[in-house]
Amino acid sequence: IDTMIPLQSREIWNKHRVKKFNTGDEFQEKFISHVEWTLARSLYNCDDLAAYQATSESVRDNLVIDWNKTQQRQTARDSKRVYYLSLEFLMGRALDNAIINMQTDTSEKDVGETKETLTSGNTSREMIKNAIGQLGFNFEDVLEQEPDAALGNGGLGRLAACFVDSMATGDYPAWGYGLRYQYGIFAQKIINGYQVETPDYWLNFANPWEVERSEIQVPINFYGYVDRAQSGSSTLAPVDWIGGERVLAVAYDMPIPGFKTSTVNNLRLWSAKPTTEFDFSKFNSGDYKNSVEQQQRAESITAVLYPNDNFEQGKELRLKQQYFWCAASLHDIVRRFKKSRRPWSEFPDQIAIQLNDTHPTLAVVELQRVLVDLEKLDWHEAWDIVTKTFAYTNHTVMQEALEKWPIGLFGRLLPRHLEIIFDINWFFLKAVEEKFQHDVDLLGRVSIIEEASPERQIRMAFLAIVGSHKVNGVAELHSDLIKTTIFQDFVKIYGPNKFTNVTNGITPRRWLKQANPKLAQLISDTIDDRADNYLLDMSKLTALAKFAEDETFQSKWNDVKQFNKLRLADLIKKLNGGVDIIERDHIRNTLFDIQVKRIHEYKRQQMNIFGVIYRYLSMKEMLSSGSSIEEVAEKYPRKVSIFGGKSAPGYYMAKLIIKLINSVGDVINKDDEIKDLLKVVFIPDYNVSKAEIIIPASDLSEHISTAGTEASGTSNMKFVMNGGLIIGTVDGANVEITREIGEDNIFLFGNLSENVDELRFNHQYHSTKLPESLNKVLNVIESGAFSPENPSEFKALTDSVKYHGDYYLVSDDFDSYVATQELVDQVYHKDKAAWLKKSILSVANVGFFSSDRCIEEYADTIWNAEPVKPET
Ligand code: CR1
Repeated sequence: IDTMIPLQSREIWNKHRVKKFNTGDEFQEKFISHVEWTLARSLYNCDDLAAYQATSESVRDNLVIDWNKTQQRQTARDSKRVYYLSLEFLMGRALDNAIINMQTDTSEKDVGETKETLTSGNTSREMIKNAIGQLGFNFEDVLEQEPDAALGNGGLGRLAACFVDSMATGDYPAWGYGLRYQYGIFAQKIINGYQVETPDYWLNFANPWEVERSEIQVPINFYGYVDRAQSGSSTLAPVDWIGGERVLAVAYDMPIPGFKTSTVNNLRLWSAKPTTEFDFSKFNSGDYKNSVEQQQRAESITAVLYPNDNFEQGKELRLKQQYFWCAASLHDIVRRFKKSRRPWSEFPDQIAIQLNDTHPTLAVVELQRVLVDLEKLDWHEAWDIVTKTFAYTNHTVMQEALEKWPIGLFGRLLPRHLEIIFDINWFFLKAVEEKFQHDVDLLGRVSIIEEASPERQIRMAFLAIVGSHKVNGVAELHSDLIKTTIFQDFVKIYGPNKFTNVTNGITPRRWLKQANPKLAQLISDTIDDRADNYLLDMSKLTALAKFAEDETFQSKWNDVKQFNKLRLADLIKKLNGGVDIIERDHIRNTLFDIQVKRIHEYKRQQMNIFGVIYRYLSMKEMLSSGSSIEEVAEKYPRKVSIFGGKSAPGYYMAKLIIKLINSVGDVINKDDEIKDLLKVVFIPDYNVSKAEIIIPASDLSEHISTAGTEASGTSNMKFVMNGGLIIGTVDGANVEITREIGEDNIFLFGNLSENVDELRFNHQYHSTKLPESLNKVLNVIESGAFSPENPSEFKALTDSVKYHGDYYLVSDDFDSYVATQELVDQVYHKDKAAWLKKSILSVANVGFFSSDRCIEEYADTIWNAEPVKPET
């Protein structure tokens, strides 16, 4: 490429080439120029927000240089590219992460030096922190200015965010594709104990972390009809789809820096905008206003993220979002491929596309359409390319989360795609029929089209399986479960090798180094890794094991925890209008018991709060039968139960659980008799940036889903990485966490997934028998103890256990849950050394759960992709 540009021009470009800042002084120069030029402000009106913006612009300038080089390098090497399609990227804040990842040096010689440059080991963050301090700002306050990029609901979206971090860190030529929602997940307010949703207009201030590529505009069609003129009567031949409505997809790019590498990958998010084409028929009929309004509706496609976690609603706008995003992304991918001038048959050698759940399954159909209708490939040749390109990750076995689209709605919006799906299904079923002639029900069971009333439906998970060469679950237990339940027939059809497992992971850069700088420092000092190489090779953490029983080390470890608990107590105080809920002086002896995640019946926050009520009632009983408060404290030592999480706006039961938690807190927190031995806190608006404060502060966290329901969980890994212990069921990744850290270091309880069906069956056909303990709790709730003005307020919750089959098996697990909680108390309060040892050993053995390991597994076993390393 270079040789096409005249020598003289190249010399001038080279002479004025942009340069990265490398010292605190150079950073300050950049900062000031951004304040003055980019923001048009000055020393005299530069507030924290402006300081945040100037810092971000400066850091971004560094990233952009590497970003451009990375893209050039990846194009020049022309190796296989990976595209991660996800409707959600729950990125959180970008600035601190970018600063941490800017650290480039891995060489031994600089280790231990204090000279502050970006290439002097563990100092990128310190350097900028100091530089900002000298400019008159507090680093933490500046970071606080950034709004979370909250373009996701929960685990699935945050997983995608960890994955793009690890793909860049591993130097994989990989892009993420998603949507640029104007409103991310709603902000949660708690008013009188109830969740109230308010809009999250995160783009209120200019967003320095995105680059609008206004030159990249892809026209996307909807509705219309299929014109068979070019194909005649023959099926499978190319046809024209005449779209009835057209919008433009505009690209917005976010740089994704890898850690200690100059690789900066791209996250491309699409935004919808109207075309400039004008509807003359409307105009001529004098309907100018309507014609403009219709155009404006285009923007609604990317206006808002659907706020459901593990639940699909089947709304037309959602399907529009999905097609808009898949079509734009594929257009982009195909365009890039065509520039290479390779034959179509090499498409799967050059490109791997990962489907994050079934949300992007339309991409399978769209690629087939592009190849057959536009590129005129033979149907079977095209389909071979398609299936070699795609792979699908399943994230749930829960029926209500599995996507199905009624064919009426679907066919109106995407008439040609519906035809293609019918054809895909026809060939698939034909092959199945040939192979399994004796199994008469099989065809109906596996058909992509479900014969449902009132209307036939497209089963998107089945389409994703048929259109992919690999299907993976997200933890061992889950991957086994999908093979024996929802996808059982497909294992029979394709054989077991199409189905595989890649256990989820999390990025240690954000979830250790960024969220818990004190622990990160203690670790790097202790294992003598001042350049933080353990963040790339987490097996180095095993060196901590030999300090697990070392008293001095334990005490340092405990001090870090204490610091983080105080930091959380400060946050809680701030959110509580400046009033402390937790006794400050006793924080060291108060067990912080945390459950933060989306509110869901299957995750069983209700069981947690029932347990809290049981504890409270037991304390009160002791007091009323004459025990002293010291005796109560002996049995029920200091504890604060902390909850956080959003409910889907339309999920009645989840909202009721939130209200119950808050109502219970109101009663317990005000009860002077129990002398602050027990507190209940609900932290409003749980999000990524709050998680970074909450997770490092846990002594204990709760991962207590009904066995077989939580596909993996990822916060369980985050808590362990921060030295928190887990109380959990034998579910999702808890199983592998136990294997890695050792069963002595986790508190497991409850029924196993293989018993769930039988237990549910029993509840259905014999009425539910409540254990005495739970019965007492439910009676007290029903008496109105927590809702005196409306005693039946929580009836739906208590009835669901008592009379409606207790689907989530709270009654079956309650006693073992309570007993395990009491065991936790005993270890925490009676044998702190044993507790600390468990905590240290957990961190020492958490390495497996780095998302770097996941990405390597995906690359090796699914994508067949290699890193493209920057030249050194
Ligand atoms: C699962 O519920 C898992 C994440 C990421 C969620 C959770 O256990 O950790 O995915 N599933 O794999 C989901 O959102 C639509 O399904």
